[in-house]
Amino acid sequence: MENKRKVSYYYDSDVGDYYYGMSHPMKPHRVRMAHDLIVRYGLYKQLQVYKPLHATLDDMAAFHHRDYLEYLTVADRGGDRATANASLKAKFNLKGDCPVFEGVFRYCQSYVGASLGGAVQLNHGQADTVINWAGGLHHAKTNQAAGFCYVNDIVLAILELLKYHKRVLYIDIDIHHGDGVEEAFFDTDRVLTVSFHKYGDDFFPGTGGPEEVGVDTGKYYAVNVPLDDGMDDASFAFLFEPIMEEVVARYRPEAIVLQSGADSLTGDRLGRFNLTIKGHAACHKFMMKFGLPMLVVGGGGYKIKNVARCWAYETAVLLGVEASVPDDLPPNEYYEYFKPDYKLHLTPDATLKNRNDQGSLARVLRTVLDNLRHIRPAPAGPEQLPGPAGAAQQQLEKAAEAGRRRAEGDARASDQADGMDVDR
Ligand code: V1D
Ligand code: CA
Repeated sequence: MENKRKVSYYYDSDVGDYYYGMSHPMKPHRVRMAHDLIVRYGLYKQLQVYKPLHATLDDMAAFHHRDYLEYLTVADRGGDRATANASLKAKFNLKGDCPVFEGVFRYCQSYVGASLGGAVQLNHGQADTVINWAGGLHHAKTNQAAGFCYVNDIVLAILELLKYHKRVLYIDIDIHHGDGVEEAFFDTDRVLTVSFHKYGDDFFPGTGGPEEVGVDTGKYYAVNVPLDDGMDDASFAFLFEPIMEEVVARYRPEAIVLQSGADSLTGDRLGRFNLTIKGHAACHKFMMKFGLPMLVVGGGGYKIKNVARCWAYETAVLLGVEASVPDDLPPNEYYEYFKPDYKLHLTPDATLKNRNDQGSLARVLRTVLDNLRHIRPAPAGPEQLPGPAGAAQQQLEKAAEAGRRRAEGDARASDQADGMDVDR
């Protein structure tokens, strides 16, 4: 069933030319590199490939303030020179992390147009899965840029999906908290947001603590999974799978948006997790099994050769053909970037300690599953609080058993009970 899904893929060949500046870690060129691998692996033959239509200012005004968008159009035309007004620049946060650069508004029009076009296709059943690796700019606020993000294509795409779907599930596996999307839907139960992220040590943006669950009708419909450095594949799956199983069972979403920020990979320039590409892509595979319409967007990712590898492999996963993608990279335009091994897959960093031990993972899981007991499919009905269902209950029992055995000093039995290796 999975490999029969109709997959649309949006790509604008101009994207790689937008440039945040020399010392800035965000490089849109990585999307061009990913695209080249997708082509050289032959994956494009199984995709419906689209060039996005540019979104208009009116399209973006469904979420953003017009004065902010108008300022971005001025910035677009003249770059930094056109926006000499320091007070407006400060008001809209167009400095530091979010510099004004030549073409900044056209860049936004392109990646927003792709996410919006994808949402429209999903609404009309023209695709089962839509991919936009240039999108996923989850920090942008209504009237401000933030964290390398100017216009929030995710919020705009979700608003589009809500025209045809009662409930939309948003999942964010970027190492940073998906604060802009969470904030936009914090008071509604029509969108359930789940973000997995590094939390603490003043890591950007500093939000996404476990107590942040939403307000009013949206209370409990914002889910945060705060994590520490060194998350590995087993630890990530230990949380991701039971949480998402439980979210889908309780919330019954009609569509999914998956932000696939690649800064959660091992070796990232800004990130501190230790995920391999297979561990990252396991999240896609897991969500595909629900058979729901799904929009997949990019996000962060600052070791660009790994971002390209990751998103090319995830394209194969979303097509259901990853088993036939060789680990040897095909000859491609950017071949020298991939030295010294010229392989697709990554090995975790054996020297990076996983600061998420079995106890902390079990505590996070318990807190999240407790909060999820309040969830029911919107529109709201009378509240019932049954315990966690199936897989989530089993995971909790395994964690509790592992904890008990560890406390008894039987480490070997504990590893067998929890089936993972989070301490090494
Ligand atoms: F290292 C840098 C060099 C140049 C410019 C910026 C940075 C940088 C690194 N990390 N900026 C950050 C983060 N900003 C701060 C600011 C310091 N201030 C007081 C706040 O720590 C921002 C990180 C943004 C991450 C973006 C993202 O990966 O989540 C993303 N997702 O989709 C698109 C981007
Ligand atoms: Ca995240």
